[in-house]
Amino acid sequence: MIKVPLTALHMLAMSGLLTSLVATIAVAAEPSQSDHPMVVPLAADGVLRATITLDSYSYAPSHVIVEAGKPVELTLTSVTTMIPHNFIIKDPARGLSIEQEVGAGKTVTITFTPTQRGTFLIYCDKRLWPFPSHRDKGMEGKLEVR
Ligand SMILES: [Cu+2]
Repeated sequence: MIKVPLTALHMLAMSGLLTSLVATIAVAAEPSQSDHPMVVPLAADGVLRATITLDSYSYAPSHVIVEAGKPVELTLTSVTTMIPHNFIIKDPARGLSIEQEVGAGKTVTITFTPTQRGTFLIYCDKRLWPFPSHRDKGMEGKLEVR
């Protein structure tokens, strides 16, 4: 009679252990705080300004939140020494078409004004054949327009 609850408890403890182990690995694998959404601050001149760091193979932050109808200025800074990246948002149906090259170690600034609310995918389509694209290696992010 006591065996069943013990087994159940044991399984519960095991699954809890596994869950925390998985959570620990997930946190350790995260290169930075890139998964935390960043609300892009509004500067005194009315422009939403932020810096996004490009590395192999990530954007940090990878999730930025802006407001519809306000100009956005993103400074894209590459911290790689050899590998070029780019910053693409291809959603012409919703008014955003951005394709910006960011050479190794370079910094470029882009400006745009999103007009439609929603979430837009950001990705790098660079690829050294026959290897997977940077996007396939996880170089993705999102622009959330509120
Ligand atoms: Cu890339």
